[in-house]
Amino acid sequence: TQSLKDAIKETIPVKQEQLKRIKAQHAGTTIGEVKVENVIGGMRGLKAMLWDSSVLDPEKGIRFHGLSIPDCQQQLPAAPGGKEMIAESMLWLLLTGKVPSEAQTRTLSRDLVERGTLPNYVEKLIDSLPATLHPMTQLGMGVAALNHDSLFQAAYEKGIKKSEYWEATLEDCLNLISRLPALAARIYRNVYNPGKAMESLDKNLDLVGNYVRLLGFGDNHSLTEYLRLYIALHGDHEGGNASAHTAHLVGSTLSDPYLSYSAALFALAGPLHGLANQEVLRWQMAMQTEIGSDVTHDRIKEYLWKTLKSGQVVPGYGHGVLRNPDPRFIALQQFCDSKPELQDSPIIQLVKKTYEVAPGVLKEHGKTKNPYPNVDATSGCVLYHYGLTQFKYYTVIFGVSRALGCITQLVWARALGLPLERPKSLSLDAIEKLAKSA
Ligand code: NMX
Ligand code: MLT
Repeated sequence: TQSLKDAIKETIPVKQEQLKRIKAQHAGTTIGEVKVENVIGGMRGLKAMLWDSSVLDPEKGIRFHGLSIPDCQQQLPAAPGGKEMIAESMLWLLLTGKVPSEAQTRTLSRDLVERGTLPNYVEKLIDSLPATLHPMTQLGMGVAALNHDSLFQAAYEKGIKKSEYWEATLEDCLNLISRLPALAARIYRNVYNPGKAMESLDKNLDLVGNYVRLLGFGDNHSLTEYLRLYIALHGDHEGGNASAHTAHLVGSTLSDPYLSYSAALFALAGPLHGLANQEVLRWQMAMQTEIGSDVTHDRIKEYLWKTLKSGQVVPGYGHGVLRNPDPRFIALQQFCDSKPELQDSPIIQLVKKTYEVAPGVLKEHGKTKNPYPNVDATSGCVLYHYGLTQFKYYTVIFGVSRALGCITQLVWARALGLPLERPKSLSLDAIEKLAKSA
């Protein structure tokens, strides 16, 4: 069977040819306009980035190389004994544009686990940090420190040719993904279970199977399957989201994948982006405490209005691009619906009931362009049910996942020889002058 590297190698000339054709035939073609609102409004809607692995449709949601979430659930190989797609099969799809075979998926799992031991100096660094330091800060620091062993950086110093950049980048990327479970689990152990012995990697398990084991949840099959789905689903969300965009920008300076992804993690750590899943749980728990056992639609509405009137956002609702319920939210809800023990969970019931009324309240409030839930509206609450109750850790799990998309793009940016990203900025005076003369 074809290896991952060969599958990428086979596609590189095809994509390079396509890029060359686009440049030759359309470099000067206008495909959109720039309005003042784009420049002062967080670049919302501006078509300004190349990102090949996934595209986000405002109505239908994410497509990974054209495949919807249900397509992926049907076509991407699961782990032995599991049903959910796994990180490795999603990574293969993102990197190559093709659905991997079962054998290719297993080989990739084995390759990753063999690379997955954390270097001793990173263990020491993480162990030296105070348990009060946010787990996301620790994750970003650990990932940045892994650049000590960057093959890309070493090869660049030796003066490799531009056409060879992608190979060293791919090696770094696979090493990075493979080490994330050990790094993320060590942070969890240090912060929440200090002194507890950690399991070692099991060569027969997939990336997420090992992550769950290292976290100390043993072989909890239901949690492992949930996290397999979660991590595959959160892997990529086109290029403009804050973490992916950051990885791309930093990578465009030829900074290595570890530094690029570490920067992305610090973007993910903001409450308007990945940290929202921590915030959702905090908010739903506060709602539960206030409402008590009388969980009616009217009481939830009251709580929603209280949040909005106090000037806060409703976490887990709204989106920069989506204008419908997030299909990732739907997929996670369907996972819950398929498990009787999850249907009975009070926190999962509360998420469901909130979803029944929140879009109506947000529409009446009239500010958000998208009154529907995003993926964060449910993801953390399911973890809570499984006993992973430490909210501050939730974005770390998102961070283990988002590497799939960010590193895919780093490999392709090198294979396509994409340039340094450097958009034009304008001062307020310049915007006004340009607008008046337009
Ligand atoms: N609750 C209350 N107000 C909201 C919400 C919400 N959930 N979403 C947007 N608004 C407000 C927003 O603050 C803005 O107000 P103002 O004009 O006073 O600045 C107005 O509605 C228009 O915002 P939009 O254009 O609809 O949203 P935008 O594209 O700027 O921002 C989010 C998108 C996701 C940042 C925003 O919807 C939000 O803050 N949601 C809550 C936090 C969240 O769930 N983030 C997770 C996103 C997914 N992820 O994983 O990254
Ligand atoms: C994401 O997964 O990155 C979020 O939904 C935010 C986004 O796409 O802008």
